[in-house]
Amino acid sequence: LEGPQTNKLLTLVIINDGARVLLGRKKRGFGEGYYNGFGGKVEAGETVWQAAERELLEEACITAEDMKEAGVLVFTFDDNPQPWEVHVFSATKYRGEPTETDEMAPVWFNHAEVPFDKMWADDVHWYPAFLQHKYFRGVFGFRETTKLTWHVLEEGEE
Ligand code: 6OG
Repeated sequence: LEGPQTNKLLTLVIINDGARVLLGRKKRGFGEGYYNGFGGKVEAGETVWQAAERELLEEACITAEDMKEAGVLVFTFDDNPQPWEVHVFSATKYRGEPTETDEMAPVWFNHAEVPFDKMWADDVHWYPAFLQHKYFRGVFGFRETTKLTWHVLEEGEE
């Protein structure tokens, strides 16, 4: 028997120094050339927080010092029965120096210059809440993996 259909859990960490965000340019594989925060799949035996810290260290070589939950995104796909649930975290302080890895090259962007044309299609919808420190919950429907067809977004208090 199959177990209950649960969401696949992922993490996304965005460093925000107040004027700029630190994103990674993906160097290989799916989404090559595109920008995103740092993150990945939550592994067995790991909490969402532990996964967020681990992926940030693996992909950007830094450790966040004041990580906070910023929001949660659920992605549904017409070509994948399992929704993805991405827990988004923010931090303003970190230890270490953002360093290019095999997977990602770190780049700072001013808040007004976030490259949405080279990011996942959902990002333009929730970054405004993220940058205003409002907790957000979004559900996004994708067709053929990357085409955004609908979404619902709720924003909370600052
Ligand atoms: P790996 O599967 O490579 O981790 N991610 C998304 N981020 C945004 N902004 N929009 C999406 O739209 C995303 N789908 C996945 C979660 C994938 C990384 O990419 C994020 C993870 O940080 C569908 O390990």
